[in-house]
Amino acid sequence: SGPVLALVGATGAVGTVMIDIINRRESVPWGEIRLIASARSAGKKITVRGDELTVVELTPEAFDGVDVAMFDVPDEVSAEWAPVAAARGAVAVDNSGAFRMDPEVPLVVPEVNADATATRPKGIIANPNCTTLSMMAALGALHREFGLRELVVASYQAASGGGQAAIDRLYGEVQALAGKQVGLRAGDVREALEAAGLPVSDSPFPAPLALNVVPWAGSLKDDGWTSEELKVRNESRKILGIPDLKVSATCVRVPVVTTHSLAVHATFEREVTVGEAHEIFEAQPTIVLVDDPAEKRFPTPADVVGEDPTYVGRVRQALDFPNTLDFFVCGDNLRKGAALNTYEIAEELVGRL
Ligand code: 11C
Repeated sequence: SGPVLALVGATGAVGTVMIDIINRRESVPWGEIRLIASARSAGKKITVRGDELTVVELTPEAFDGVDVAMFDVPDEVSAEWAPVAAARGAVAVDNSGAFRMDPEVPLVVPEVNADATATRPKGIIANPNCTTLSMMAALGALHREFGLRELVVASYQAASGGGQAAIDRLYGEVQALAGKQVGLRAGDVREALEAAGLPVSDSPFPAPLALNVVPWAGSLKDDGWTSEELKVRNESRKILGIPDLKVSATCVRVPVVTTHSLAVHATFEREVTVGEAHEIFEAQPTIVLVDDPAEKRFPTPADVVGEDPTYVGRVRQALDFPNTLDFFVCGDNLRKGAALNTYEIAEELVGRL
């Protein structure tokens, strides 16, 4: 016996990582795990903790008896179906952007604001955007001690934030450019991709990603900001409980398959030394500190991908900005950035159903 957990979107990119996370847990509190997906994937068999489960079709009845329903599906699917799950008595934990800024929906990172799961008037809890999430464990820990006041970040986002098509595009570009002496003249990377049958007009990215960086993620919003940059601002404020937090973000896509990185410039109410910050990071079970500049030891996405914790390094006291730290974080955008945090919220709910 035990509560019933449903996973909606079981066969998608994040859903697949979710099943891996569930399979690797030492123990789970669930009496039953139910896999739900679109009609196209219904009937598929997936092994979860040694049991072969059959994926069932997304219908209202699929939520009968479910206590917690995790959603790893596009915004419009969550917008329609999370309320259906809630109406059938489940708590919906939603990884899409559909409900994050709804004042009646808590936006949760368990190591920062687990108690927010207790109040859920709509029966829905939202999981943050992976870019915001990648720095929340570190910022939450510092904020508790020193009071965060201002946040300036630049992201270095992996292709997989854009889904499987974006991963395939990056691999395709890398393959098309392999061995070519390009990147020496403006436009030659675009031309080489076009010659290989990969025009940028067909790409999920608005410029070549291989051998390049692309200062764009999400869609265009007012005054030149992207949706991703505004999510970083709005979601950071909500998770940390600082409605007037000053935030400025520039979101950039880099030719990395999985694991988002951020350069963080954070200003606090009082002075924070590197030693104090190190102590705080080292005390957090979900943070790994890799910060030895003399040995050139710092986190990089290639060394962090597939890992659950947030990795932090390059911690410095800003020379010209009082009470300000600069540091670099890396977090697997499909694990803590998506599936893992959603699953941690689901487990957090077990004692609060
Ligand atoms: C990206 N962070 O890297 C985005 C993907 O709001 O859940 C996740 C979008 C979201 O492209």
